[in-house]
Amino acid sequence: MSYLPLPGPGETPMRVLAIAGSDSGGGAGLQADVRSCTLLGVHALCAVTAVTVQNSVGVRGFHTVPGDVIAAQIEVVCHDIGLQAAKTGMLASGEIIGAVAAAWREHGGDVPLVVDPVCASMHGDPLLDDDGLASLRTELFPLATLVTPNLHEVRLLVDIDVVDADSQAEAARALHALGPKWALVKGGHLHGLDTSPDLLFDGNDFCEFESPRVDTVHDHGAGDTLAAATACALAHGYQVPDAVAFAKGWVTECLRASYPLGHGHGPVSPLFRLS
Ligand code: PXL
Repeated sequence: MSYLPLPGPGETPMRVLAIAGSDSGGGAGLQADVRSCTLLGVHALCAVTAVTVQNSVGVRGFHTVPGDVIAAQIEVVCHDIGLQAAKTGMLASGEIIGAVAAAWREHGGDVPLVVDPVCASMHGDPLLDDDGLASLRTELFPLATLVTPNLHEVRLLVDIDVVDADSQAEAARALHALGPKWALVKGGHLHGLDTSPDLLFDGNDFCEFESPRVDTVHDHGAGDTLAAATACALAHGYQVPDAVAFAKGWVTECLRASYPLGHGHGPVSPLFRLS
């Protein structure tokens, strides 16, 4: 596949702001975001929302960053450095989502915002409190250029069980009705398929994306990587469908290059770009 244009030596790269939680195991979250941005030649700015205590087998707990500190991180980088796209990952609580939404309304301007509505880890450990779901729906989704839930998050957000193409389309409509410009329903967890079908909807048209299913248990950080790569492509001026297509290709390559780590699930990896 072809990648994004790289900055020349000494040239300031495009900037993407990741508003996300830290993963001490380095597999998902902010670390996955920074890794993909870097290997796509994009400078990652970081607003840390939470510090998780986790390894390859699970999340033992997390400590949240105060909402005003997260808002201040967003403000200072927007004003001094400037950015061409942003993405959110783990936001942990309704209070934090409120703070992020307010900061983004004040400082985000018309920069594209990708909202990956992270609710739980791949092991099922919760990463969002009970108020968080409602705040995602009412405060953050209306600000989003694109939302990228997986099937578990779709069920929590719009109470639809996606089992086939019809229910995937119904879910895309329900998510779009919450206010984002585009909704992407990721079908990676659909059973019995040898492809991973994602469905994108802008309120009028549907766009389908298929990539081959990569058979690996080392897929930690796949959702974060998809959202980060989409934000990188948007930062380079791609239209949303082209940015999603690019990011799907990127995640597929990162899944193929994933590696074992610890005793549980290893991460998807963009390190193949270094060889
Ligand atoms: O992959 C979702 C995710 C996002 N952010 C953090 C995480 C995880 C999954 O474990 O730990 C910090």
